[in-house]
Amino acid sequence: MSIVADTNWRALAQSLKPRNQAFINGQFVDAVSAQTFPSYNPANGQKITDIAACDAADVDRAVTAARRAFESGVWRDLKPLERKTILLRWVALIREHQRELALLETLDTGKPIKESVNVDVASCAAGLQWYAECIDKLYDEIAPNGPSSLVLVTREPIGVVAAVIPWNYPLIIGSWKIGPALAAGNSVILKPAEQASLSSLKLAELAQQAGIPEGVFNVLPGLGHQAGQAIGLHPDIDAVVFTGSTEVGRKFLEYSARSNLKRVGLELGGKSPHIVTEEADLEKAAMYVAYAIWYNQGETCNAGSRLIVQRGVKAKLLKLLEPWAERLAPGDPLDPTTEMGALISAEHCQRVRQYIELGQQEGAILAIGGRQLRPESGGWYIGPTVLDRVQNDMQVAREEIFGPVLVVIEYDDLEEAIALANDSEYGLAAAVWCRDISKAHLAARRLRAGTVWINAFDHTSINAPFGGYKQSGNGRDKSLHAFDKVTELKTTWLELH
Ligand code: TAP
Repeated sequence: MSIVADTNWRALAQSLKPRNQAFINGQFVDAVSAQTFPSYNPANGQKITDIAACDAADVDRAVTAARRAFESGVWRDLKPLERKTILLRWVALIREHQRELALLETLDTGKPIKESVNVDVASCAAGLQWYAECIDKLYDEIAPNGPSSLVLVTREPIGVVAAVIPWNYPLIIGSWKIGPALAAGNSVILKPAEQASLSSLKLAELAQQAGIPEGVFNVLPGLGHQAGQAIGLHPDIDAVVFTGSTEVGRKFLEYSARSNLKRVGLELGGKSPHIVTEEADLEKAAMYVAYAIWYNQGETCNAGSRLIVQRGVKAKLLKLLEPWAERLAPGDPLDPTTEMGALISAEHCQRVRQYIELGQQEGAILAIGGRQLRPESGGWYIGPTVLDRVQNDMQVAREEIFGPVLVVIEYDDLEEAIALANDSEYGLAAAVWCRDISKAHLAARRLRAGTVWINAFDHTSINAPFGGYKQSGNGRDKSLHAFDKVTELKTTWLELH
């Protein structure tokens, strides 16, 4: 049976009662100020609920609880098998509640229900499972230091970790942060984005059921300049693991400098180049180019938003993109066949439209789409869009649009393509399409990006690191490397003679 096709999502949405309070010290509570903020469904513009607006007082409460739990050893001192068992129970509950979690994610973000079930909830569970499984399989080190000493290098949890995440993939990005932090034995405070807090609050409920001790996992919904800033400035948080815009990432570095020099891990924006050479399998490349920019409405940090295509194949490639643009036309996110949903908010939709207009003012040609669609729904939809004849110095080629807008830049030889690809303040991901594998590989080596795909895009797995060069951030999420952000290395030196 297919959960996506066989569930009556609209009926389920009617009966859904989303959690809207903060989760602090094992309890769902209102904000100290009793303030709330509204959460809207991007598919129809209607309010879903009012959510507790946490501020500095709530952050303080959560940090106190998290610190107390950490110092008590109730989590970090569990035997590895015990901690793993609790996390795996949580994973099982996430899978058991996949319908509700997926529905919350779709109602909150506007993404298609098909993707929420098959990608977002599935990846969240798989990611947390992977880190739970690491707990009793990771060994520490002994430094090779000769016969007269024993030099132990052990990993210890850093303490209280705050995860601040964006609205585009709350469950997935949340799991990348929470997984390694909890597996390592830390206490965690999760601050979801104001537009998409509901799935994080459901995760809290399931964490409680799984038996994660009180204070070890807390969820603080709230506004960035209140809850987010208070987290950044709090003197008793040891590390912030952040995903979001480069602008806010920069703020977290400032907060750290102004407070306790807490460690700050940053996964930031991107303007990922997709290089297509004359030696590419164009049919295949077209499909990947389409999904690279139009999947999740283009609201993806590593979206392949700059198509850098060799002049001789550009016309053919653009022709091949047309049927994909038709196929990915936006629809109701709760319809199981919908492949593209709604943009997160009216403001964001307006911002994307302004970029489409700006591109044309800068001299680009609107080749596909560009219009706001489904106005009768009350929601915020823009279809697959292509801006052709873009120059890499135009604003639409340099700034992250974070919507379904592909900009097309032509090149003549691969050297030029690599230079164009690297000419960006971002360096999150890139791709090269070329059947000459040596040539593709040589190009990949020279691309300054955290992930480079050859003849693919967005293939991903929890065991491969993900993160950016340059202003796309520092450190890596996913894989064992993610532990570096949330652990300390301790050297213990025993002199044997
Ligand atoms: P941001 O506006 O940067 O928000 C991210 C988080 O920071 C949210 O929880 C937000 O809270 C909070 N925040 C906002 N202003 C703050 C402030 N002054 N102080 C402290 N915290 C603050 O990003 P977004 O709009 O949610 O997401 C889009 C961005 O995220 C894009 O640039 C995208 O590229 C990036 N992104 C990167 C990646 C990776 S892995 N590199 C993945 C996904 C997204 P509020 O929601 O309440 O404002």
